[in-house]
Amino acid sequence: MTAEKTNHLPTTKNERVGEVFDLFIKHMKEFLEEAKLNHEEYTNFVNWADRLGKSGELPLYADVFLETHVLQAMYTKLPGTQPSLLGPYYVENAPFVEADENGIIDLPKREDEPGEVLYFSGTVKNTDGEVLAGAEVDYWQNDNSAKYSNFDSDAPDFNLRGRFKTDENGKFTLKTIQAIPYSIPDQGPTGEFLGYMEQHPMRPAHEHIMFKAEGHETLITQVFFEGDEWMETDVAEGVRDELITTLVDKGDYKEASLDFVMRKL
Ligand code: MBD
Ligand code: FE
Repeated sequence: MTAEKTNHLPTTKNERVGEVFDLFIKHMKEFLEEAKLNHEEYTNFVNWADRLGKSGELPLYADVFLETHVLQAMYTKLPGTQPSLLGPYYVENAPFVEADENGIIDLPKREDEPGEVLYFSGTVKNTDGEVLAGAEVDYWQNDNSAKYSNFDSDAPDFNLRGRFKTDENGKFTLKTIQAIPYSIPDQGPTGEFLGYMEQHPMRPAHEHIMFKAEGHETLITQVFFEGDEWMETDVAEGVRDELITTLVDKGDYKEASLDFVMRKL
């Protein structure tokens, strides 16, 4: 063949890959013995994983069924706000939004964006109790049809996504709409897996927030709302007690808040 070669060898040695793979196999051996996996099950798994990859759902599957365990292994014992799932619907470079004269950040949304108006506020501090002014907040959520912009929603790109800064007191107040419970795609190989597990595809309503501040570890987390019917059975197991806030009904709108604590580097 004269075509340009597209194989990936030789790569340079990466000791971490070897170290992690050796550990993986060591624990895999114990797992295989305990699970008594047979060859037909192995073949079924490979065929399913092939369908998963070809469907484009691999990142979805990984974020729903694995990411929480990575985060818990890393962070459960550490101080500061617990991280939660980044998930498959983050988009970089969301538009920057400035606060208006009342200090309100109007999250990019359509005129007459369907949904209940929510004012969500937060304060960002660090593990020493210092207020973090000018921290960058990167925010995204689903819309009232339970879709994420830039993915499965009819809304314009970056609808209900935005970046902004905390004020001099480390605070922000966002005008948005109430996020609603979310069904992960369940018509492909991920749904096939859910069927075997008799697990529903729902996540409780949640907001996604990423915080960046100099000298601090980037914090990627989520906010949940007390009373959500899917809180205890979140398919992605992303809920942490300290990430649950209360919706306060103010008549025309709702209000909620949560404080966030970043870890110093
Ligand atoms: C989501 O909205 C989400 O946040 C995660 C972690 C997985 C699937 C869909
Ligand atoms: Fe999400």
